Amino acid sequence: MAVLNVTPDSFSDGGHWSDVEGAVERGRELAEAGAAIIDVGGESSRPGAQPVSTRDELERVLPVVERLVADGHRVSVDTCKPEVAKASLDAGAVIVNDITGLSDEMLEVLAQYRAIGVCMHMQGEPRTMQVDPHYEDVVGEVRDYLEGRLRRANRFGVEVIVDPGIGFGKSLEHNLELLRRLDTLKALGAPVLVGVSRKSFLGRLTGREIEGRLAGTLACNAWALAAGADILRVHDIAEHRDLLSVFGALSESRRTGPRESARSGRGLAPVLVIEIENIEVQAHIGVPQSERVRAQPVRIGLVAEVARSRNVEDRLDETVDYAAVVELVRAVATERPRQLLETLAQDITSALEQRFALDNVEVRAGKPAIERQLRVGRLEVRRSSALD
Ligand code: HH2
Repeated sequence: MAVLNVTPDSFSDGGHWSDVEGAVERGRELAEAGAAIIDVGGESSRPGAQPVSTRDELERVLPVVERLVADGHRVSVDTCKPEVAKASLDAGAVIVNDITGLSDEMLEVLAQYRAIGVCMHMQGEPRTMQVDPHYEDVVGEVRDYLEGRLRRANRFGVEVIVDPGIGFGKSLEHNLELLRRLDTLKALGAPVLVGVSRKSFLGRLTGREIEGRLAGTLACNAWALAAGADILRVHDIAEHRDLLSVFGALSESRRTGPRESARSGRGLAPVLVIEIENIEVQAHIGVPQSERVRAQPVRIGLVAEVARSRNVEDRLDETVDYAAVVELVRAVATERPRQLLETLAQDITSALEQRFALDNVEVRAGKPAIERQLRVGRLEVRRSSALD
């Protein structure tokens, strides 16, 4: 998730993209560099920031949201005002990133538009939150808060991404503890977003000013990924794309051993086949623009041969971790809007082959909506890597 602040005062990129043209151009650059979501914000939340009126915030974000949506990008709006959320969703944004934790009024708006909400934990409010943050048990309190909000969102039928709110009413030690114990938040079962990019606790650790915090940000995000973070909210997209490439390759070699990673198994006769059916995702897919803006259910299935297996000896590293396979399928399916099921099946096939020691991967993708529309039992696209 790329940060795009259309504000004069954000702590890191404030004033850089405060006119519409500049902000849209920056949004395009971020998407080009590999961002899956552009998070457009019109009100700074830095400690001590002054509140912005609804009218001013709308004037800042709406034209930028409209233009980026028109380009086919997936846009999230960083706001705590239901009116701004509503107008942005009307303009085609698909996520509302609310640092105040999704009020009932916000949940109503999200339910109405069937949009996803990011629910972030914050102690206090931006003006004063860093004065003297205090917790008995920071991880437990943040988890309980997010769990409560998740339950509430569930009542509204709203899908939620949870976020520990790094730097929002937290000391250096609170931030570190939350990052160390991210698995506790993962256990809530919702996707986890982490926003550490260039934040001041990294300055405390490294002694660097904002513009010198990229290395600290990358280190921290590598840690967050290893702990299971699903979405990283960052300013520097190209560098994080590289981080993901290296991290992805390494997590695979850890599973298969350094000398036998993904491709080296080719040539051995595979005797183990895995098949997974009906992986349901909400994806932005379709030829009409409206289908790329609103998510709809997509059904994905796959069959693949485990590349290295002959006689397995009951060890996970001789096969693949099914949960990781399903997680990767979901991540690829939702990483960007697409016109065609064919492209989706192809992207998933190559991602599975790159990341895991799998051969002859076949991926199937279907959309229940089109089956209903054409009144057919099943319509699926299949892509097989054996054809390559
Ligand atoms: N951090 C900031 C803003 N929005 N949203 C989520 N979900 N999580 C975060 O950690 C988060 C966030 C602060 O960073 P930035 O947008 O760069 O600065 P500012 O708030 O000053 O505009």
